[in-house]
Amino acid sequence: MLEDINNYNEITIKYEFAQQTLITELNNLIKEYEHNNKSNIVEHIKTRIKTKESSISKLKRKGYEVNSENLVNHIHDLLGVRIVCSFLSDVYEIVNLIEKSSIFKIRSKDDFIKNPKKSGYSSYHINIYVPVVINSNVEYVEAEIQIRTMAMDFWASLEHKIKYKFDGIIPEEVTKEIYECSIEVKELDEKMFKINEIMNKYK
Ligand code: 0O2
Repeated sequence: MLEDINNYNEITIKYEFAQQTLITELNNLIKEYEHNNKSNIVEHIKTRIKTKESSISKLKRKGYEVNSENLVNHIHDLLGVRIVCSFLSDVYEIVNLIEKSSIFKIRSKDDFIKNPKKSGYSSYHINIYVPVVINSNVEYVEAEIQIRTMAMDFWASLEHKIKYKFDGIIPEEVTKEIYECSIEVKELDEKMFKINEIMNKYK
């Protein structure tokens, strides 16, 4: 059987519309917060539509047959946004802003900062529905927002490069070393957060 999704571009058009709404609303929420609180909470924002190749390999990894129905129903991060912040507290400020948005509908929340994954991965994930108007009808498109600090982003990017999509068996010593790095990253984030709190008292 040929494992392909021939109408991938047709499916993702909706996600491209949703991407624009999502980024505009996020920028508005963040700008308003930063204006009211006179502080910058976001280092950078990245967004992407998952490539066809990456979606197909994720469907296979999750044990689903490769077809457009499974793509829409089981790939929850076809549209993804990553918000990278300075401090731990900023992550939760952003979560609050997203929850208060009148545009997004929240589908699920996963706090991998309080409960990191076995790998050591930590980030806050919010899956939302973004409204798009198609042929005068409002449809809701799913998106995943990952919110993390710069330190978590540094760890996740390098871990991803080293092992996340590695096909073979990862040597145990590598898994252990990477996990230990995640503990150091966590400690660093907590230290930086405390330093920032002290500085805020002097302001
Ligand atoms: P890529 O290439 O980054 O897009 P579920 O929502 O439970 O049905 P899913 O989508 O696997 O299943 O959920 P989850 O756990 O929210 O993971 C989604 C994304 O989080 C991943 O997307 C990664 O971006 C990131 N992630 C999760 N676990 C790890 C990890 O251990 N290390 C790193 N570096 N990133 C992780 P993709 O499509 O798997 O990868």
